[in-house]
Amino acid sequence: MVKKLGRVTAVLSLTSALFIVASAPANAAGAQVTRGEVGAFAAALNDAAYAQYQDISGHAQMVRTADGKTIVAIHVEGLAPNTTYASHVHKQACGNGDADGHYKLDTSISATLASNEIWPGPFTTDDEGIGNGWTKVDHLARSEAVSVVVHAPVTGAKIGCADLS
Ligand SMILES: [Cu+2]
Repeated sequence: MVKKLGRVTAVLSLTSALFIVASAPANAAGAQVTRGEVGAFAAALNDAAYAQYQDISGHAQMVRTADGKTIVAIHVEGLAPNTTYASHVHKQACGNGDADGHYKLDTSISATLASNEIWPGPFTTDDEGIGNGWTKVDHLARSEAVSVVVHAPVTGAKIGCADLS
């Protein structure tokens, strides 16, 4: 009898877990989630020197937590193998001025400081040119944190972008 109760409890727990996953809205536990697909843009499309990046793909996600933090993760495929790429949250959509500049926590500081921005990179790709980056900052991203950009090594040219919505 005890054994049977244990099994019922286990089934109920599993059912609850499945319900939570299935019903998780963009607002799970007070968090706000935006995400989008990574595609080639800017230099990857307009500059022959970056043509190797025309087929990059992947996805990016931003979570604004209920306790005021921001977590950004990016997954990119089609990059060069074993190579390090910078990646930042930018303040315009990919199609608007090539995503413009970096989103800044404190907009009164114009210098490029990692501590004042949201950088899911740098990340380093594997043997197959697949890379994953993420970051967590103690700041709730404002509404203008709308895109994530991937930059080419050395030059910093913009080669990939994801619009978050
Ligand atoms: Cu950037």
